[in-house]
Amino acid sequence: MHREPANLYAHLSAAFPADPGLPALETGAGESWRYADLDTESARLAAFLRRLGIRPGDRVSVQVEKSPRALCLYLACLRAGFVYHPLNPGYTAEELGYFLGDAEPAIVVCDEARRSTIEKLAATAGIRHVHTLGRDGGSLVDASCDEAADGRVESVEPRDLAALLYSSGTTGKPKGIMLSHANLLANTRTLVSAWGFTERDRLLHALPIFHVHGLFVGIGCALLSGASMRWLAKFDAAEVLRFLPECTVLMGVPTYYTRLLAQPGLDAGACRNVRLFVSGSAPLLPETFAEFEARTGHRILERYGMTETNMNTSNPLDGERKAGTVGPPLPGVEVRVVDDAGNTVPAGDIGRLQVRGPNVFEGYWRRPEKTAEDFTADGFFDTGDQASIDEDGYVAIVGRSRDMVISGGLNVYPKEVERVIDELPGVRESAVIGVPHDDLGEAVVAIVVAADGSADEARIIAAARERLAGYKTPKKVVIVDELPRNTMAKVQKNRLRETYRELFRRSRQ
Ligand code: MLC
Ligand code: AMP
Repeated sequence: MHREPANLYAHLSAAFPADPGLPALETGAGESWRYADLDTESARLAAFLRRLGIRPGDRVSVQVEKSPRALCLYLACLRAGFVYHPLNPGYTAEELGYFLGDAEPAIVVCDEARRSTIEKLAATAGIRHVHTLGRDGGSLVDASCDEAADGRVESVEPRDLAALLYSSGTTGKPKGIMLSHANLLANTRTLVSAWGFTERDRLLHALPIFHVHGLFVGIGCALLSGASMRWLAKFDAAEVLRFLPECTVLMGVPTYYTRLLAQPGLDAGACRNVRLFVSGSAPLLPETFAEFEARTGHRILERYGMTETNMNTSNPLDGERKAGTVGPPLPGVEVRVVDDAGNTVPAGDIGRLQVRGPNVFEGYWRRPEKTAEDFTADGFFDTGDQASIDEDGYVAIVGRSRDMVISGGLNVYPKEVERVIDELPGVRESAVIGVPHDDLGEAVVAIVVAADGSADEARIIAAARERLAGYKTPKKVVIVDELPRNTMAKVQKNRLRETYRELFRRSRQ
């Protein structure tokens, strides 16, 4: 019986344009990569990594700046059956040490500037191979340039892992999220169809590629439809505006849209070829939606996803896009809202959002007990998001049952930040919260009780930054005499959020 290949790369390459000379992407500097180049370069990298002894199922940890070569490395991992493990280039050595220890990769690929730090960490973790990869090459490119670019694509099982991405938790350490070839293929196919992607599309790709949004949603939709991309190394509103007129789709987090709105040149003319603006990863304010429509004539399509599930719901391509909602479930995805007893609540009521479908991950890396905790007996995954579903089946995300901050589309777990601050000299205790912020949606703020007079804002921020990535480091620290507690002695974060909700607004006046 004929079985379709399970390897995601086999599907991507089958969808490449008939003419492999067509561009897959062009960078902001005008460097062009044809589909044939992606295929050849990823084949060479895969061949070299195999020769190093990397085997299917081995993790390949990658902490590099965004570049076309980094995309080729991702494709190389897919085609060879390696598990791609991307890391935010902003992680500190301490953060990296944890990820490498937990993922136990066979190789780490990093930027040249980080090589010596990573080599030390790799030695401690018993990782044999460290290579570099940058925009202009690196040891991985040098070593693989003579490899034969054979067309080999590893045969994998649908549930074999394609990628390992980490997300933190309210307690404990970050957990690896295991995504299979079948997860990614199912979701990418669904999105290509739901959002009407074709070879004629040109995606303005400005998202980072170490998260689901830029990596699987952006790259996935473009490559599985044979479209092309304008590939920007990072989001810069002026650059995005410069390239917008030649593009048909933009994907971004809400901060991208608020920053674009601050550009005087954003108008209908700049968007003349755009057919779709997608927003996700954090709530899009209805005001941003309305302002964007007034300025450009476009109703932003908001969708909802998470690393564990890829995309779950989406406002329709054709049909009503309701501001403040993330749309109905995507085809093949089931969603329900339940109360604390696990019973489905009536339309309009708020409860916990659960999802089931081929997009939902295979479980947490080496944590079967945590995986079991987060799935119901009938196979739904509990997202930890609070939501309601209206009469038309549109989902609205109204809150989170997890203590989590989303800053510029990046998740921050207060516990992780509190742990670092509490260890600083002069600090008795701290509570970390998210405070409304016009640019980032929410900004990380630490409310700190000093143990003596030595604690001050600048010192705490500088010391925390040494151990935490920049996006997790508090933007402000407020020193107080004590934290509000309830009768159970638990810190009342709701009261703190209320007290400080105008913190950034006030400070700008
Ligand atoms: C960077 N910094 C941030 C930050 N990003 N601080 C708070 N929140 C953020 N999101 C810090 C840096 O560490 C640095 O601090 C300083 O800000 C300036 O860095 P920068 O690189 O110049 O920042 P900027 O270009 O302004 O970046 C902001 C941003 C970027 C919003 C453009 O963060 C971004 O592209 N976010 C998208 C994230 C994303 O892809 N999310 C999808 C997750 S997937 P220092 O101290 O180092 O100087 C997901 C599932 C789903 O959630 O549904 O999609
Ligand atoms: P991550 O763990 O980085 O994958 O982030 C996933 C979380 O981002 C979800 O659980 C939601 O809380 C949030 N999220 C993603 N998309 C949206 C959206 N459109 N609106 C509100 N929250 C969102």
